[in-house]
Amino acid sequence: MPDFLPEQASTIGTQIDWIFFTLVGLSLLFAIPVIGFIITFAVRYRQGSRADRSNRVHESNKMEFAWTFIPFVLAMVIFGWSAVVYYNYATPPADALEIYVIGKQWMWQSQHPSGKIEINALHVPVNQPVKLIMTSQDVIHSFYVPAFRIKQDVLPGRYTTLWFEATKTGNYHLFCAEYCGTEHSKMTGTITVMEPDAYQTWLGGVIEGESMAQTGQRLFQQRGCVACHNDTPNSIGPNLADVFGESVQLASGETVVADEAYLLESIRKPQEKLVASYPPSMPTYEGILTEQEILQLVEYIKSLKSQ
Ligand code: HEC
Ligand SMILES: [Cu+2]
Repeated sequence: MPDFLPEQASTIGTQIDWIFFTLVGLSLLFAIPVIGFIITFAVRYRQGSRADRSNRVHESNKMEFAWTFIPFVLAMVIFGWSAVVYYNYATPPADALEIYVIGKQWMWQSQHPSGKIEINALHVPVNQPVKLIMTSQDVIHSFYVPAFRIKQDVLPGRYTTLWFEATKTGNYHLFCAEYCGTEHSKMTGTITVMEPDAYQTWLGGVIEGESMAQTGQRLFQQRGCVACHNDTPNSIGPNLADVFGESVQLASGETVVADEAYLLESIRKPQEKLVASYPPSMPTYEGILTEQEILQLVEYIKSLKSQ
């Protein structure tokens, strides 16, 4: 890669760079002749000229067709091409490693399912897809890693995902790319890409306490979720075992797939998507549980399996 671009260290990088070069190249292809003509004519005819203008062309279907059709084809080719790249970029592979990320004024906090928490740092293994499940505790932030050519807004009250596969070990910059207040410019971090073995050692090295699912299970008891969600016949709410990944019939008649975003929303704002044939009796936990606690509860619900 040429020096004027940031280092490139992810599987999607090359594709993004090619789109970038094509767009820049096409812009130059049109801009250079236009600027060239402007300058040439400005200099050559600076004193005016007595040209014969009696046989001016007023309309030409061929010319009009050319300047409509050629740009149209170029635009559609670029559209189709980037749509394919975007689709890959937007769909995390099923076997991706999952890590939760919370943006807050002014830091990035991430938590690995094993329970390990990092601030302004993120350790990931090389050559393995990693999926980030992200939310914000206050205002809009944006998770931006130039070396991976990825950027995704992180929104309060909503959950966004982002995935990448790093191709080289090393340290890479993480930035917040959405102005988020006084110390926005300090909201940076380091992504450390490690060999799989080193990553496992790092992950296992300092297990302090519980995994995310274990914390979630504790919260599930402490916060009284278990009073309404249990496997007794008179359980008020649905049994949450096996719900993750299944389709859920809603009271509105819609069907949704219970992914992370659905579970998170069900806890924050239960009234938004009511499960069919249940009363709207679940209290709202927005503002009562922290974003981190909600993520831990989700990790616990994901781990539930009925046997
Ligand atoms: C007062 C009883 C009650 C409590 C307490 C309660 N829930 Fe619920 N919950 C319900 C009911 C009823 C539903 C089904 C209606 C709906 O979607 O809101 C539900 C639905 C859900 C769903 C969607 C389930 C599905 O099958 O799609 C999730 C996830 C959930 N609750 C998690 C929790 C968590 C986590 C807690 C604790 C922080 C909790 N609930 C506390 C009653 C409760
Ligand atoms: Cu920010």
